[in-house]
Amino acid sequence: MAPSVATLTPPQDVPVLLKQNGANAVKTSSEVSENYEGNYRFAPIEEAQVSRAMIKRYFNMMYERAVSDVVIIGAGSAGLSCAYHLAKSRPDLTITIIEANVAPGGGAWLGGQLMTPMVVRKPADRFLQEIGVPYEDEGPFVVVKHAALFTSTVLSLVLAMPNVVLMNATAVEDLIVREDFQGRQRVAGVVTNWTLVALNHDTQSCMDPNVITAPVIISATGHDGPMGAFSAKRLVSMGLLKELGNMRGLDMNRAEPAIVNGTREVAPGLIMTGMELSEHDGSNRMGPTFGAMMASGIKAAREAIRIFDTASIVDGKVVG
Ligand code: 48N
Repeated sequence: MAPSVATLTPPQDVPVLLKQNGANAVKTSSEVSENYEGNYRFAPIEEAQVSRAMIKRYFNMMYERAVSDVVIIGAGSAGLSCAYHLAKSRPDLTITIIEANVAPGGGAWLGGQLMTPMVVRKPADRFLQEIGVPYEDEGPFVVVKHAALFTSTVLSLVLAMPNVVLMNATAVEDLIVREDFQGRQRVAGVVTNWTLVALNHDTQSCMDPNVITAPVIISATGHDGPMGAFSAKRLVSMGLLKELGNMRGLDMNRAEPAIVNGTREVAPGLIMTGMELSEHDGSNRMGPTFGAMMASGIKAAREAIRIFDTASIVDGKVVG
């Protein structure tokens, strides 16, 4: 049996943690050296320091964001464009993004049929200019040389914003709905679980979820994948929407303006954006052109700002 940690004599470069005046003064016995000739040396570390660095930050963030101003479900092109515009326009709002995949970005890492260039129809190229993504101008549309150049740029800008947190590998598996001051059923938060748990409720007995409340929820769950159109489908199953509109066939010229112009608060407290809206409304799909996702995300952000500018919100609840 391995000896207990207490009896292990630390190897030479393990830091000796000295407590001085309550602070941990780390006395290291090794030099840090960025040497690429075979003598690269890191500052030494205790494994527990790594664990505690993550735990302290992640669970503090979860504690703080148990009540958020805005929850965005889905970090695809619509959700990220929305988060960028909202966080930039309203740095006073706490914005919490919940993304089921380990990797945020949704379908925007590629163009169509796994090809890498991303087509964006004007005037959505203005968003690319705003976030500094270069492109080739083809007249009525522009082409970003690799979709990941757009997605990684908008993702990095969003993550750098102080009022935004992203919980990826985390799924929204239900909505919080309660009666509001007008007696209407209002979406007032999300029910979350680790995605791997959410996908395995059939294999284990009940693994209860967590909750995040917020006066505004923005659903950008797309139309594809294991959880596509999540909120639209949940609105139907909870009786807040009579039936799904079901996405229509591909028509680029009809689909893109329909998604942007249709972006709205589809139920009290719930704004819907991006391709999820095609399932909710029954609008056409546009295929591998992404300008509508960006513009719909921006419109969703403006809809959220409208709510914050017009409603009276006390302790995270809409009261007037
Ligand atoms: O990229 P998507 O799927 O969705 P959008 O609306 O941001 O962009 C859609 C776009 O990629 C297209 O589909 C293009 C334009 N094609 C159109 C066409 O005609 O084919 O991103 C949605 C994100 C994904 O990352 C999902 O993992 C995530 O939402 N998600 C969720 N995250 C948390 N909880 C959930 N329940 C959930 N459901 C989906």
